Amino acid sequence: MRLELVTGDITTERVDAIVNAANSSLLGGGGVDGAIHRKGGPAILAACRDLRAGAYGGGLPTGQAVATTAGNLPARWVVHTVGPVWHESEDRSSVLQDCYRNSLRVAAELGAASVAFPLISAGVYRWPRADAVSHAVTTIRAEAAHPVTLVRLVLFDEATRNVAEQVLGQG
Ligand code: AR6
Repeated sequence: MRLELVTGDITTERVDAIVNAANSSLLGGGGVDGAIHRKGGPAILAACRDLRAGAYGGGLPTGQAVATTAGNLPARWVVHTVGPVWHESEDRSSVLQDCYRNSLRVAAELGAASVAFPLISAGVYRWPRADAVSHAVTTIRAEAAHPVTLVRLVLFDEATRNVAEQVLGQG
């Protein structure tokens, strides 16, 4: 599996699946979630509503992942996952790692060969940037023998990209 760092907006990624840093409601929000729903159009929200009316009546639990159409986006699918909110006195790292692992598994089950991730939990959910990058990179790299052959970690700005370059350099 190849891991690439990219700076920019994940909604423009031409990969099989992009991952959404969603919330348990699956019904949209701010950050990357808001951008995906805005640019992907109403088909994504309709698919999320169907999930809520079916197997995910109680919402999507933190750390898990589920796929929908990508609507008008260049990707084929959106894999929605729910990152943990950063907490000073509780180590929620394993749940953050679950987000990457489960998203890759769901993408692979769909037949996706390429997947783009945002930096899950690093915005509204306040996870410290360098630590979020470190978990992302470590977890993705540990899936080396995965059927997904290309993973892009999409960093929203140059500052985050620089942090990611440093973390990768150390690894
Ligand atoms: N492309 C790539 N990365 C982005 C984009 C984009 N278009 N927009 C933001 N980011 P966040 P979270 C970066 O807040 O912390 C939502 O309201 C952003 O700079 O999107 O997991 C959901 O509904 C940051 O580095 O997700 C949830 O309620 C990273 O993506 C909650 O926020 C993640 O920031 C989830 O919070």
